[in-house]
Amino acid sequence: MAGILDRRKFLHLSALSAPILVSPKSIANAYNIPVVPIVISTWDAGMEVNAEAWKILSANGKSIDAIEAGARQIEDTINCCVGLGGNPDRDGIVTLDACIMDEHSNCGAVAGLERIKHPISVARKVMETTPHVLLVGNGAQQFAIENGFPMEPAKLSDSAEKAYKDWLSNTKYEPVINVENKKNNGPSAPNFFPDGTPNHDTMGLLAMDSKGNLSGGVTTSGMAFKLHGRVGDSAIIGAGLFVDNEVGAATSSGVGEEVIRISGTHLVVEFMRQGNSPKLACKKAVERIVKRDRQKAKTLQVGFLAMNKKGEYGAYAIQKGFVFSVKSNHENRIHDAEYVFG
Ligand code: SD4
Repeated sequence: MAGILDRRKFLHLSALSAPILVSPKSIANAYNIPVVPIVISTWDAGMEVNAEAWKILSANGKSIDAIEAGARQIEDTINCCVGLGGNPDRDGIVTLDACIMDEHSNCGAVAGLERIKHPISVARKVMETTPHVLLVGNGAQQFAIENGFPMEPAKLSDSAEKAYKDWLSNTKYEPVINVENKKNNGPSAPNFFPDGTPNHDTMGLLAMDSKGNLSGGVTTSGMAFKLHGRVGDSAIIGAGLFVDNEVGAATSSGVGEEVIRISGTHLVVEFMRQGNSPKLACKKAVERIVKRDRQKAKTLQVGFLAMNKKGEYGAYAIQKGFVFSVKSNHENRIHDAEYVFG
C-alpha cells in the first residue's frame, strides 16, 4: 500500500539516512509517511503485551489479531492486576470487562464475565459471530461456554485474596488514584501502591498494522471492590475504546464512570478528527472531566492514550503516574504521560 513505511522501506530509508544522520522517523514525518506497524498500550505491563502483539505485526499480520494476542498475554498472567488474577468486587467475585474494535468499526464486548480466562477472545467472538455488540453476566458466560471457552475455578489469586481481606477490614468504598511507588524508582515506579502492589487493573492497547489498518482492545477486572454488577468503561465502545480507521484510535484507564460520562475515547478520536495531535486530543478530553468538577478530579485518576493514522501517539492523565508502552521499528519503551495535577 502506498504511503506506508513498512520494514523494507524503513531499512532502505535507514540506509539512505545513515550518512547524513537523519533518522528514518524524521524522514517519514517529513514525507508524511505513516510509521507502521506500531502497537501502544497502557501502563508498563504493556511492554510484554506489545511484545506479543509485535510477533503478529512484524510478520505483516492484521492489527485485530495482534490486539487479541496482546490482550491474551496479560489475561494469562496470574497474580497480575488484569484478568482472573485481578481484584474481586465487594462480594469477592472477579468479574471481567473487555471490548475489541477493528478497522471496519466492527466491535464486540463482554461485561461482568465470571470464570472465563480470555474475555478479549469472547468479545471477539461476539463481534464476529453475533449481530450484537455487548453481552453481559450469565448470558456472556453461557455464550463463552457454548463457544468452547473453559470455565475456570472460582478462586481468587493470592494477591487478590490478600487485597480483598484488607479491604473487608476497612470497607471504605473510595477509588484510589495511582501514587508513586516508594520502593522502586524505575520507569514502572508510579504504577504501584507504596507496598509494591499494582494499583491499576486495565490493559488498553491500540495497533496499526503494515497495511495501515487500526484496531484496539481493552481487558480488565474493573475497579477493585466495585458493586457486584457494576460495568466500567472498558466494556463500552466509545468510552474505554474507540477506533475510526480514517482518523485514529483511543483507549483509557482509570475511573470508568468519569470516562463513560464524557464518552471519553470517542471524544478523543473526534478531537483528532479536528486536527489535534493525539496528545492534545487526550489533554482536551481530560480537561473535560476536570472542568466538570475540579475538586473531585483531584481525587481520581483517568488517563487517555491515542494514536492517529500517521502512527503518531500521545497520552494525557488527570494525575501524575500514568505511563504507556510503545513498540515500533523505532522504539520499544515506556513513556510518562503528562498530567494536570502533579
Ligand atoms: C474501570 N477503567 O473498571 C477501569 C479501571 C481501570 O486501571 O482502568 N483501572 O473503571
